[in-house]
Amino acid sequence: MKRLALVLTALLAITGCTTTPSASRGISKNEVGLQMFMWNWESVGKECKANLGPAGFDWVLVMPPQNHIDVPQWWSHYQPVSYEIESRLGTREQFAQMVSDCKSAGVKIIADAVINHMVGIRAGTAWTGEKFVKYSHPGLYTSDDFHPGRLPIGNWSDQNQIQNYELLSLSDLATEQNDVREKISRYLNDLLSLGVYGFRIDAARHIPAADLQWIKAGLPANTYFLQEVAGDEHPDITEYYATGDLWEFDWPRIMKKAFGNNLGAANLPKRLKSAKLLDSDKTVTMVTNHDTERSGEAITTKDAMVQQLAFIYTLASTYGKPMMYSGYSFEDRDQEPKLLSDGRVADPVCPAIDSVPQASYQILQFTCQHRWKAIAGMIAWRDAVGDAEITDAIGRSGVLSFGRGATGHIILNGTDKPIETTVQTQMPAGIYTDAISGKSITVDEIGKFTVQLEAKSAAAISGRSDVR
Ligand code: LAG
Ligand code: CA
Repeated sequence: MKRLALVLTALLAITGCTTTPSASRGISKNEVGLQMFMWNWESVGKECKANLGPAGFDWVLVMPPQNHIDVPQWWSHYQPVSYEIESRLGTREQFAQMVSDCKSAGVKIIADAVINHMVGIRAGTAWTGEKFVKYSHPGLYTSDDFHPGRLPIGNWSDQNQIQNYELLSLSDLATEQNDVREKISRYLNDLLSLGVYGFRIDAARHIPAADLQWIKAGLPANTYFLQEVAGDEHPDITEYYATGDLWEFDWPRIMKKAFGNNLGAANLPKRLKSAKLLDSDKTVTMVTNHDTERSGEAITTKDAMVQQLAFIYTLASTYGKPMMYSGYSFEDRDQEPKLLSDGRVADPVCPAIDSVPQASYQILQFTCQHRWKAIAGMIAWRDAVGDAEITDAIGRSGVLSFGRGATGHIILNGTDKPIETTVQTQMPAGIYTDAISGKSITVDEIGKFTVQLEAKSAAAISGRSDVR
């Protein structure tokens, strides 16, 4: 939503008002995010300038930036050994350069903060070469800094176990202790000093909400938290509203039900009405993240057209703040992308054709969904329709269409077959450019237009794309 922000800033300058919209932090509804899974720092910086800024992305979630256990699997980054900003993904300097490159392209960086735990292996070597044993990280944590139970979480309806036992046998930090929380705050403040906008709080469900409040109080008042609280009643998710936003983990499941089969799309409005979703303004929506991509709960690039359709819907929806996803294909869930001989993560190589979904991707190919032109088109569409309410919603035979008053209209073909269809809109007559295909769409005098849609594809028009 860059253009709008620039207009607002200009208006504020004219009216002599000195606070810019970014002064009230957080992520707004019309800001679009992207998780870049396993992209190294240098490549994220380049991508911000070349593609993400121009496409209108507002924020990027990057991998955990801290020192980690030296095993090849991608999840080594989720086992911190120290809070030094050195990893397989780059050096501290490269991290800082990425933040500044992205900032200059209008893209904020949200860093993944792994603060619930340290390592899950008995002993080993860190990326930086230092040795550690579980519960002992010289110069940082000693055994008193971890919860004493040292048992894996066994009962997932017991909040005490969820928060004080070990998630996946990872040594659980005693985040209720002030010296532990202070060290975490110091780490987060260090990242803020490099210019990050905020944090994804990894495993937030396993940290008491009160501890996160304490940690957040030690950071500048406007720091943004996006908290990973999967699960339902334990703990009560809404306890975390006080510290920031949350992901809605039902969203990927609902997207899969709606678009993962032939006729599901038409029922989507009904399904959403009966779903108990989190408060829209506290929620980030995603089609997938790196975990659901591996768990079978979400649509993946194995069905890239279907995933694109779900991205399109998520961007068109009035619910939540959308986050897109960009990762790599794999056959084994633990598999890391290509590493260089010195262990660093190699620069991602996008598919030769990266503007549209591909029927298949080679194993370990970076999939680069953020370069699909439909996503950039829909980010612009989302900006154009702004806060307009949903109107004219129709779901029939696997096809869903709705308007946003007179500002825009979208139609999604969730079926496995091409269709031709005519829709009634509130749009003024004119020739528009389809945000997805770039083709022209003519709205007639009574507000109707006719389109042909391939299987699992969509068309969207907005006032901004009026070509006359
Ligand atoms: C998360 N959110 O709360 C991350 O999104 C998720 O990807 C992390 O798990 C998890 N929490 C812990 O930060 C990932 C992998 C796990 C991996 C873990 C630690 O999905 O597979 O566990 O990171 O590296 C691995 C092994 C486990 C083992 C554990 C400890 O798969 O079998 O118990 O390491 O050695
Ligand atoms: Ca914990």
